Amino acid sequence: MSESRKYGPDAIGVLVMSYGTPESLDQVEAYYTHIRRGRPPTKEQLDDLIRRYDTIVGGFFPLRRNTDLQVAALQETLDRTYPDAKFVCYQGQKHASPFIEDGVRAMAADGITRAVGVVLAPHYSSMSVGGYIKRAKETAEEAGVAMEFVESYHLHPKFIEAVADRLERALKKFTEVDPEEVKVLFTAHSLPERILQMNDPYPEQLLASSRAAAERAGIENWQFAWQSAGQTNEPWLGPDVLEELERLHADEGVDYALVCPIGFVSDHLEVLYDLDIEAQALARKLGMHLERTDMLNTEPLYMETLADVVGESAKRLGAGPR
Ligand code: FEC
Repeated sequence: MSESRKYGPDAIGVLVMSYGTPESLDQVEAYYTHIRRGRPPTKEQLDDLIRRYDTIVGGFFPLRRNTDLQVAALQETLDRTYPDAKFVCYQGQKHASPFIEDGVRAMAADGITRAVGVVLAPHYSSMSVGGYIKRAKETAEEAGVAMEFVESYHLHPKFIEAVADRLERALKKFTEVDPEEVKVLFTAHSLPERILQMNDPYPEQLLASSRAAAERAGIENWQFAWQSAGQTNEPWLGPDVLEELERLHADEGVDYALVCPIGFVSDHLEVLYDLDIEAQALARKLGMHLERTDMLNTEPLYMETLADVVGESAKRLGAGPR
């Protein structure tokens, strides 16, 4: 082993991939341009995004810190779960540094030859997780790292249990009414409607995990809605959570709603702004009582879910836990 190579042949890299976030307001333009595949946003679009970040962050970007904490907690869970194996976590972000490619190259530079890739998003879409995997695969081939990937873990029993626990806890906040009267709205990031023609599993997986979590928490009064759709010319998956709240209130007399953003695992812009500020403002206007379930962040059951699926993938490499 050369001196610069940190690890021997037994080590298994774990590329933990996540969406990424700017680390300061002056990085928002580069970040937004990256999300738009190199097309800079208009001044109006940029100002709007800076305003949203400014509202939630006050100089502190929650997703950056939450991702660091999640990766550290996963490393600790892997070490504890598989004491005979040597897993080493690396970060790779979709839209910010360190990028996915940086993570793969860092593994190779440290002497890692086999690795597992996992995304901090439980549901597979060719436009989300599929894109992360494609980029990691291409760089891994160039760098000589053999990789296996976790595509989804949306029905893992520990993930479902963690979501169900949060649903039960949040329902207790509606002290003025029976829990059955609270409409539970599971949400996830919308995607362009054209994914339906591609037979993408994303909508089905989201419905399946919502159904499983609702069942486990004994909830019957629930439905699914999309959130945070992009401002483009093509149609996005609906119904949108804001429109659905208005409709439920007007047409069905719903006054109590609990949003469970099951498609996300961290506190970040799409939750802290789109739900806690935008949806709450709408609920106040309509006179509704709206709550949201807590995010998973470093929840041990979530970390154990990730450790489980990483361990399973490592077996496909002929490595890892026996
Ligand atoms: O807190 C933060 O700094 C980042 C929060 C954040 C997460 C996130 C997750 C997903 N997105 C998904 C799809 C799209 C598509 C577009 C798109 C655009 C944005 C913009 C921001 C943003 N997303 Fe995101 N997303 C987060 C943030 N996202 C900011 C740009 C401004 C805006 O639209 O609000 C449209 C791209 C385009 O214009 O071409 C599509 C999906 C997820 C969940 C899965 C995952 O985490 O990968 C899907 C967190």
